[in-house]
Amino acid sequence: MTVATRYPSLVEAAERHPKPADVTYAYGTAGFRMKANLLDSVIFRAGVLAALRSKKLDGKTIGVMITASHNPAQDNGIKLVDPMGEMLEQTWEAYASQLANAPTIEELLAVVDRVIAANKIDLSKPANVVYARDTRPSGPALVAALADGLSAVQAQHRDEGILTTPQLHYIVRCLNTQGTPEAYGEPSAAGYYKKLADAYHKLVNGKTRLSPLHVDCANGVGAPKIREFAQVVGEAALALIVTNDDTETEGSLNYQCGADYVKVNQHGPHGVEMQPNGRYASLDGDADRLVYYYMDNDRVFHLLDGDKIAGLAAMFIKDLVTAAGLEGINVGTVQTAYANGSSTNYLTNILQVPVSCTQTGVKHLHHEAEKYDVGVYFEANGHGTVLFSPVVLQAISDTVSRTPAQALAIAQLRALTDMINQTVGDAISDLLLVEVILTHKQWTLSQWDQAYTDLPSRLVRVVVKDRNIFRTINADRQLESPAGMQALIDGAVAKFANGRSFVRPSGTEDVVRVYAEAATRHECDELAFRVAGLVFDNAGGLGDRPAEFL
Ligand code: 16G
Ligand code: MG
Repeated sequence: MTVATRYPSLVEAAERHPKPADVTYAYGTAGFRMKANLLDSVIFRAGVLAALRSKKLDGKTIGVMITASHNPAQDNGIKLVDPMGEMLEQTWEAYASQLANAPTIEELLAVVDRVIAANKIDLSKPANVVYARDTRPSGPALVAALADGLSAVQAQHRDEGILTTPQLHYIVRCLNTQGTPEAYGEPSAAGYYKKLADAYHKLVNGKTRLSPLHVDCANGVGAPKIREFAQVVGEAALALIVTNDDTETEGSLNYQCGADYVKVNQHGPHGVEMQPNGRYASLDGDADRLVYYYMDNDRVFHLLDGDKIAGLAAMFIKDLVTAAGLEGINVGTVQTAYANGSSTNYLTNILQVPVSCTQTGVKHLHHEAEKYDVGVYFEANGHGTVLFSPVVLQAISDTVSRTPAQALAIAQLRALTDMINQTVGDAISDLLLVEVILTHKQWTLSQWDQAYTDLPSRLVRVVVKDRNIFRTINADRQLESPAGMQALIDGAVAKFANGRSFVRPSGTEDVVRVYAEAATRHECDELAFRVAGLVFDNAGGLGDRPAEFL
């Protein structure tokens, strides 16, 4: 039976969401992401795909998140969430792109039938899908397109309204584990707040509270959600000052604020008057990234990015595992090539934890982190989490403690497994993790920052004719193509003390990214622009040659 005979209303519904003729879509590192006015057909079709994925998995609930994270307000995007709250399986990303690009309804139906055949999908199986969106003005119309797609193939679906991306991931996992030994929690925002708040209370119980934390919410969904959380956790336990919380003014989302802005520009967000020794953090537009920062007494800005968070978390958890007497449990970390060389050095040589390096993109880090008993993964941009394997969870519940100190460590580890979002990086959950550790240590941000000093680093974007000719190997650290390019990069790097540079095509923008670090700011910038120049000259650079020093 073809999909059209099974669901006669699908054709008519698809006609209401025609594909624009001259646009090519790609389900990239973070789903589909582009100008919102080009997304109607993509989102309708993603609804159909989500229903098929659910049928394929015996009616397990699939999640759909409508967001474009840290992109400007006029963009939007969509990504699918698999049953345990993880990113959509990679083979299905290709289906998503094929569906989105089918030029006509007939071809769309043909692609759907091919997906059904290739996966032996039984259309009589139920389909369950939940979805949510961030605060973008284009959200409601796109949600309507999604619902249209889901209804057209008779999926059961539920609108969870406005949520952060990690909250939706949480709810998906809760729904699919309810009533099983892996039950993850109450499938609602209220359940999420309660789970995190209870765990946080256990972890900071009896400790002196830190000074208030200013949280820049990028004028996005993090603002209302962290406020809701603050109500549940209570001011006595956690003092937050919420800033950049304007989700109403058009164009304010991510504009000169938010985690990405702060990380890229290495200064505080607009709308926040930084004071020496104040404590500051920024979320991104869908609240799955977090960075901290402060200003020292000389009013110099210092960033504590994902690498610093990874170092802090790995140190704390490693000590806790030792105190809990969990011999044989390995704590490992996962980074990408963007991790600052000093952080890798700190993890490897000071903390002495294993460090893996993967390609950029959350799903790569997540899967690598699953290989450790406790896997700490963070991208330098502030996206990350800590995964606890079933082996650790078992060890935590089986271990009989011999001393009160050991019992306390085990209780604290257990609370951490509840507080840290196990599905995906989560700015609210990560913020609690950092606050717990700083509370335990009674550290200022500057004390945390002492762990190591970042090497100066620099990112340069190069516009080229065709970025697809750039292919990386060795976890993005080297280029395999264009031929000969890597040798040129190596030649440039060799001239600099502590120099490191790599080039990769962006997965979210039509550019090639050049990263460089070196012993001094000047050398680092020089290396970055030398390599950017090599790319520009030898691989079809367009527009102005990247130049600052050369
Ligand atoms: C996306 C990825 C992020 C990655 C970034 C790289 C997810 C959920 N997000 O935002 O992990 O760091 O892309 O962007 O996977 P780029 O390819 O443009 O450099
Ligand atoms: Mg994000």
